[in-house]
Amino acid sequence: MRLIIVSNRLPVTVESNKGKLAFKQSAGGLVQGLSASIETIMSLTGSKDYIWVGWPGATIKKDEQESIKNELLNSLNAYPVFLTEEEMEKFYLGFCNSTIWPLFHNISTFATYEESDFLEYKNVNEKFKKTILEIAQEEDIIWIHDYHLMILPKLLREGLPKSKIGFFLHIPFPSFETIKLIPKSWREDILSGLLGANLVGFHTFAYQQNFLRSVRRLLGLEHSLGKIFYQERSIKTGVYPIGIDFDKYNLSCENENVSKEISELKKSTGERKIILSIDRLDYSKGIVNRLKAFELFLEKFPEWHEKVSLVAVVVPSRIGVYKYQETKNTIDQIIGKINGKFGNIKWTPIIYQFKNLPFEQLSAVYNLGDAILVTPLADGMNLVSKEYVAAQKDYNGVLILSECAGAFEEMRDTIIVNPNDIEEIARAMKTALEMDLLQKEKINARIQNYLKKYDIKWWTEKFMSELIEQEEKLSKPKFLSKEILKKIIETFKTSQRKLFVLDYDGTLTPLVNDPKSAKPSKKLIEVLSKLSSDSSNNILIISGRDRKTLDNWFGQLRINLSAEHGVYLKEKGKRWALTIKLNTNWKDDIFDVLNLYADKLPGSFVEKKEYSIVLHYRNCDEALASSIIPEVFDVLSDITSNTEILVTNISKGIEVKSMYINKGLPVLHFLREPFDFVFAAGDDTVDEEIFDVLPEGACSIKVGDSETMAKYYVKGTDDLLLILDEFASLKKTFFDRLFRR
Ligand code: GDG
Repeated sequence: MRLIIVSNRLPVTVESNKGKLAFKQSAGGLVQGLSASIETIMSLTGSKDYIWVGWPGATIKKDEQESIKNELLNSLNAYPVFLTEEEMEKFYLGFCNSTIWPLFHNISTFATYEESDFLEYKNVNEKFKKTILEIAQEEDIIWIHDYHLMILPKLLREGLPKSKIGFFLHIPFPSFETIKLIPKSWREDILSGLLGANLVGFHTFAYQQNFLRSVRRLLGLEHSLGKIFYQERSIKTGVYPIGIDFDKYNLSCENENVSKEISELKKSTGERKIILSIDRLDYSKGIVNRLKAFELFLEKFPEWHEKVSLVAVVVPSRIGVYKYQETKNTIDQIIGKINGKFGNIKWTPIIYQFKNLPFEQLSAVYNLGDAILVTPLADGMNLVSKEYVAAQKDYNGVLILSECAGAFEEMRDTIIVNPNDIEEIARAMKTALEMDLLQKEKINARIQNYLKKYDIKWWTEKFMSELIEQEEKLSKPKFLSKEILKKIIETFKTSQRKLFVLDYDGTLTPLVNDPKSAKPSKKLIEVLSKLSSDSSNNILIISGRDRKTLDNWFGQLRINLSAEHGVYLKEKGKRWALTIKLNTNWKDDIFDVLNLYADKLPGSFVEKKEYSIVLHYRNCDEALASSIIPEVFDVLSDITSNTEILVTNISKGIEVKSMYINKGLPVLHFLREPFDFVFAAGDDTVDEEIFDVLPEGACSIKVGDSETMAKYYVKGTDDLLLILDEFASLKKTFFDRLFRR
């Protein structure tokens, strides 16, 4: 078994130097994070080997590709996906960074929507698939990273149906409203693409919820505890906030080269306080606002002139995208303006570096900074903020953090600012510079403990173990074969007290368009009456129907009835009684909401029962229903949260009822008495409540073969009726009777 890591960029970049090709480590949060934990992942998954698949950072000529491939594979465990410049242009600069990046960072006004960019995105995802299939085997574990490859899980699933495929999104997942801005077929490709994975991971609960909501609203798929059921598979979603290699940063001041860098830097900064600003060049990082805030800080607090400098490191990135060039120009201009306005021969307010610093220098800067401004407008996580706090061995630095970074969720006890509130950021700088050591110690010690526990190892182990454990197979029932039925009948014959628990619609009678017309057939009444004529057979029909309907249809039989999904129970020979006391003061409000939707959906209607309300849409136009129903479900789930009301999808309907209503209640009432044969049948998701309370040896049957807790399934209501008829027609032999006595 092998571990295959897939990301847009390989951890190494191929560079051509005077005609000779060389390999250089790539920069970036993802590469940093993953490289540190390869060993951990391998030992956890039991993988003997690993391969990293991705673009090698440069366009490689056709005649060089084979040799580069071999060298990368043999010496660096890397397997390249070769892309042409045109492909990179439309895929990387186009769809990835001019459509997805701004949208997913909630800066939708920067997004462009070019059909040809999206087609290239699909094409490149296909290329990744092809390349991976050259090396992957079914038992390999595949971990795909980030927004460049969101269609890849689905594409790979087609080629490797049984492989474990994990996907992690490093950037935010935006709200459903933002996803809706993406043209329909593109967003469907993206959402269903991600669902090709077994596990889809996010940094925060908010991103996970946004994803689940988009899947509900745009694909009409529900989830249960974050698991989505799609195309006969179960896909888990989870939250795994990425951590850092804590010791690497915490112990960096003990590193000789870092100490040297620190002394060098101290020579030039002297007694001056240092505020840091370190990011990739990106408009989402909020660099421009931060600079404006520094300007305001100098205006408002002149006592700090000459006593503080802002060290601004901007790492070049995506220069080919217009918005990035524009951001770079704005940054250059503002820095020039501030330095001109406030600076003098002795003091440069902003020390600006547009480059990627080597690790030693970066660590030295982290060590030296009295405060750092991490103020993105949106950021999946933000590792710089974590690395900076980890590097404060003496607890001396202060993190000023945007509430719009994923890292905010974990470090709220530091100074928090809104990235658009220039005034607040300016004040935060003063607070940070004047904070006493005790206060700094308290904050940094708490955060450092946290970062130590939830480090990069924790992240990879958590994601990987959940990927390995994730069982995508649904628990499918077995087909009820003749042989199995024979055995069940044998048990039936030798049993003395027997209980039959039966759902009605879809189980004893086929589902029909008009629920009122689903009267029991003559044959059904005949079978039930025959079965109940033997007093050792106890029949309990549990239906969603009301009492009156059940009385009309079955009142003449000697059987037990339960109406409204278990709310009422009428034992044979007795009167109707409530199984539970319920509150109904929510019904009018929900009824109004459902009616509003029913009026927009021709053919649908609202059924108001005593303890529940159902919106039926069996007779509606399918396309219209598939656009409206997910919204109804979403809205109802939202307005009923924190109440005892439960919203559930039933067959072609949405049911709203108290969560205390449960079809298992009347079953449990009967099971207080001993039975040596228990038989139950149902077809709908609510019937799982019956299967859930059955004793170990019970025979449970689902009508239809979808996922269920039932042991067996039959294809249709006719088959079930035949089985019941079989039970009803069994003539007791002389020996049976003798045995019973
Ligand atoms: C994406 C998401 C998410 C920075 N400057 C230098 C340098 N760096 C290193 C830092 C850090 C990494 O780059 C930047 O990581 P971030 O998390 O801050 O940002 P993105 O690159 O945008 O990363 C982000 C991340 O993925 C992980 O999931 O947190 O939200 O956007 O490790 O140390 N490294 C060196 N010199 C520099 O000048 N050597």
